[in-house]
Amino acid sequence: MDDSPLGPQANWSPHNRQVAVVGLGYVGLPTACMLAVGGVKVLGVDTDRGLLDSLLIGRTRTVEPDVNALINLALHSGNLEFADEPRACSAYIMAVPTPVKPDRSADLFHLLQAVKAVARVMPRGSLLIVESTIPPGTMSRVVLPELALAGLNPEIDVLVAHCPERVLPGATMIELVNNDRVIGGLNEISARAAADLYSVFVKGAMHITDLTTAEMVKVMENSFRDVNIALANDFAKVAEIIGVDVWEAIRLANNHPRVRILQPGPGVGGHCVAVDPWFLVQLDAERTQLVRAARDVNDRMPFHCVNRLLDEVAIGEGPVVVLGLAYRADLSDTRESPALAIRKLLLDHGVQVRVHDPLVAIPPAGIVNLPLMQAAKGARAVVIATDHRDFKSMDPDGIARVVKSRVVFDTRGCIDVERWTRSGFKVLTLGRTSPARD
Ligand code: SAJ
Repeated sequence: MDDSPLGPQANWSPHNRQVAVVGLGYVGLPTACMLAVGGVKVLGVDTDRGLLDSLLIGRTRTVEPDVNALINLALHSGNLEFADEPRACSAYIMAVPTPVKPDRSADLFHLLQAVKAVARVMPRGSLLIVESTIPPGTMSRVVLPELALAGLNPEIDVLVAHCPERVLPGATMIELVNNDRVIGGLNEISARAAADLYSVFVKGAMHITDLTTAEMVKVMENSFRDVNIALANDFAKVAEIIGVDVWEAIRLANNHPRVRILQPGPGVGGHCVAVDPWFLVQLDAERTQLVRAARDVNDRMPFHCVNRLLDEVAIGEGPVVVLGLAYRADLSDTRESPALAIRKLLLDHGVQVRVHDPLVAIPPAGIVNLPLMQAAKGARAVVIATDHRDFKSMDPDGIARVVKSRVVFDTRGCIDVERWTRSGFKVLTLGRTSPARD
């Protein structure tokens, strides 16, 4: 490879060199740790000094036990150090947030800052990998020009790849190791170098492609999920008016060898599935009507749930208790959570609301996460907004003793209807016609 335009440095190897991981969030931190434990010298970079101080003593902000254990292993390996800015390394993995702005276009501020900081220090022959999810075209229209502005010719001086992260929060370690990776390279040598780096810890296959295809694959994956959840949500709303139990209907339809309908719910939360489809819509609103419609369907689900509750239950004076703040089962993450939207809509209707989530240690500002019995005391209705394991197995007798009125609305189809009914509750479920009014 010595005759390549990159010269001898193109014989890239992750070993005995340093890799910077820029952005130590739920993807960057485990990635940095896996590389360090795999024998690579790693510089973990984050602008949040408070985070770096906690990491130095082995404390993370995640509730994923495997990730907590991993950071301690990585620190003990002697291969992991931290800094608040990048320096000369042989490779850089960018794992910074890429949210949407209020106008629903991608907010690339953090990515641009990170790329600028890396471009100032990256040596000739080093490798830049972007893992953050980005609108297709961003690598060629934004990232490469930024490198050029810093005096680097991307085709000659450096290696560039886009390898979108694909891990499911809650199963980060399993998926980081076992999932296949899509590796979009600026050229073949870039893609091979990136694959070489990930092979330190990835057991899944490496699929090599170009930069824009890799960007497109990632936003397609999350748009696919969003559209299919929207379909399940439409089915649920129809089922409610025709006396069909959508959960049973979906179970039966999924016996078909080519049908796999997802689960309805109170909406789509998190920082990925509720965000990434907009990266397609921003490219051409006319050509992405289904994707856009799915976003609208899912965003309207909290309204549907609150309207149904208020239509069917005389709430009167007294609080409604929302069980679950997290956006998905068995997580502590509340970003974009439909539970928060339900809480806000109820408040907007003048209803007093209390919340309880056993997993959320730090609720969003202004929200008090009460212990279960304190939250339920005197409640006029219980809303199950997240399908945490704790809620599925909950004994309703205890709650039945403290609530003022025994009504539960299960937006996740997750509780044992017979058990709650035996405890005296009127059970409403998303996607099922309600039992007769009292
Ligand atoms: N949801 C439903 N019904 C379902 C499945 C999910 O209502 O059948 C809801 C969840 O309750 C949640 C939201 O959708 O509020 C999103 O949850 P999720 O399980 O679909 O996914 P995320 O956002 O936690 O992670 C996704 C994953 N993408 C895909 O499965 C295609 C993950 O692999 C990605 O790495 C992640 O986005 C990401 O970071 O992009």
